[in-house]
Amino acid sequence: GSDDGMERGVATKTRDKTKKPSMYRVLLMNDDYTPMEFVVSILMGIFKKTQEEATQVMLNVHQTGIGTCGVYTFEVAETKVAQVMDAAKRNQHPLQCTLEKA
Ligand code: TYC
Repeated sequence: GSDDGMERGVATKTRDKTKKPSMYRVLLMNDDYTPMEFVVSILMGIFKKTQEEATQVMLNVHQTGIGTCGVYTFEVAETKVAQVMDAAKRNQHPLQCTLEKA
């Protein structure tokens, strides 16, 4: 057959390897200094939230201390954390963002 490893009479094992990727939550931490409007702009620009959704997430973080920005595969989550940390640093805000396995 085309991929059964039998062309030269040699049997090879095949298996379906369709594992679902692990998912990761991107978390935003509250602090006393980062402006609310900056957090909303981050949530709109990096996490593609509407102004209304972004405001809701920001207020949830402000009130509870932590909140979820979104759930992504590892590479995407890692990239978004780096983008948030870079924007915070560039704007001299202490905003913190991390990942956790969902
Ligand atoms: N607590 C900040 C303030 O009062 C606003 C804020 C919200 C900061 C969410 C960080 O992840 C954050 N200006």
